Amino acid sequence: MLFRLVLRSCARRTPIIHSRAPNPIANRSLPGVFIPTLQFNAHFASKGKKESVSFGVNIFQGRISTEQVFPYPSVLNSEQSQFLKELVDPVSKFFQEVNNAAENDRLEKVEDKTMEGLKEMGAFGLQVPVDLGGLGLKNSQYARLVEIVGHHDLAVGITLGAHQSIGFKGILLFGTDEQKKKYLPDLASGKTIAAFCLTETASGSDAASIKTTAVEKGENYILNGGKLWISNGGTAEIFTVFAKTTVKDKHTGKEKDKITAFIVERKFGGVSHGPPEKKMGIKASNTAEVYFDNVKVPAENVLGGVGNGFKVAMNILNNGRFGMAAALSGTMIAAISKAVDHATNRTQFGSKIHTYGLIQEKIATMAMLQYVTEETGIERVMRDLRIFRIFEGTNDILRLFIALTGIQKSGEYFKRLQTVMKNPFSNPGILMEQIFKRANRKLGMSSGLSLKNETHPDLAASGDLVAKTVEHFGTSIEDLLLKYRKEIIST
Ligand code: MYA
Repeated sequence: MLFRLVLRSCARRTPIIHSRAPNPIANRSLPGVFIPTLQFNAHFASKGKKESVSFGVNIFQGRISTEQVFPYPSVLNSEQSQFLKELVDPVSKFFQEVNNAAENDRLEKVEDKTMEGLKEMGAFGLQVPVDLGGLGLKNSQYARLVEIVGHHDLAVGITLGAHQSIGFKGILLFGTDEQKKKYLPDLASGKTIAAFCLTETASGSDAASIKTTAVEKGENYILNGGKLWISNGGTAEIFTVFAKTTVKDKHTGKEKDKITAFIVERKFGGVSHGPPEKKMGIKASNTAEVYFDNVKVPAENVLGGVGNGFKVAMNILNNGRFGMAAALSGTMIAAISKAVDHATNRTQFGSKIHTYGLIQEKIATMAMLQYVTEETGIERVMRDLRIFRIFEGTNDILRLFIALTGIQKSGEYFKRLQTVMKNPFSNPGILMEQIFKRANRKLGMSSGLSLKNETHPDLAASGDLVAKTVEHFGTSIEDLLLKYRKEIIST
């Protein structure tokens, strides 16, 4: 209710305005050496090709792009910041006064009064547009609220997150107007709960290898298969389900299996679930197997187009992953504040223990495991935290994903370079950049990459270190690409 009241007063919000002025020295040329980069960028700009300004993408090419990191990005306008401020207090208060994390953990279920309160506040539709019954929050606003949830109770976070971060996110991202109007209002109010059904017994990280099938029959698809480790699997009424469908290639006419996403309602019939899994942590969230036995899914419930399911799944996960980081940042804040509270109140050998270097070091390095006992109240947090190394893609997969995405960009650059080598006049900029780079490297000279004009003089040494590391990183990627070419994927 509180969310909704605040919402009414802020119903008309203006689009995000970036308060940052364009950074005049981003991608700047450095004396003598970096001019080719500028020419290269200008060349592609003139051809309508957009150069990425992402700091992460650029370091794979040994470049520093500061546009998105200096100054610290401020993405909310004053109205959006104000709206967020008005939400933060009621949400914090709710988690302090109504939600009881220990009791949820003991019951292995989120207490009914908490669920009802969250629904009242609008917490089940944080990013659903206002006209469809949600709060219409921007990512930054959502992250701040999720941080509060993670501060207090990760099991509640997963109940909410499995619903909106992945459960119905596909409808928000890829749904037709009809699908959005039909499903989102009830999902946003929490009247219906959603779940995301991708993982199967033999298909976890290798998401493309699923076995669940959907066979076209008249106006419907007949869905058969089983999914496991489904958060909200036992409580959801609406499922985003990924299944193999036979698709005819437009050009060759050949048939092949491709993944398609479907919106499936429990009430279609043939949908059932296993018992709640017994877990080490996040016990109050529901996890269950979900089975589909000859479920008749209307063709209009295909989500994002037949055969496009893999990309639908990846985009849902890409879109939601920052929520996990936000929730865990809240958990860290809570764990640290508990540790600090203890250290500043406990007296031993006549002094508060926070005055001892050893204790200060422990807190500074977040050695929280030292405090894992039920006295401190963070034993549950430790159990709850374990699963986050696996959720929404294992950490190994996520590291791989970052590396492959970055290397892909460098690979594209080298492809362009190969074309230019055949016809040097087609793009002299890119060629010059390479010649300068290689000549400098041969002579043992630095490329001139620097953060001198971006950082405070006190941080000059660290800035130099970052620049050197980025240069070394870019060179290593280049060498690896030249050595392994396409085979780099499997090395
Ligand atoms: S849900 C289940 C989690 N499962 C996974 O995350 C699966 C992990 N696997 C993968 O991500 C993929 O299979 C990998 C792809 C990365 C290994 N974005 O041949 P490919 C394109 C866009 O490389 P693979 C859970 O945990 C690619 O370009 N596109 O595929 C519950 C190519 O396209 P094209 C992508 O070898 C959590 C095509 O796909 C991406 O399989 C519950 C094939 O690529 C991508 N990422 O490798 C938690 N990847 O053919 C609740 C690939 O055109 C939330 N492609 O070149 C908690 C929230 C927090 C709390 C909130 C509180 C409110």
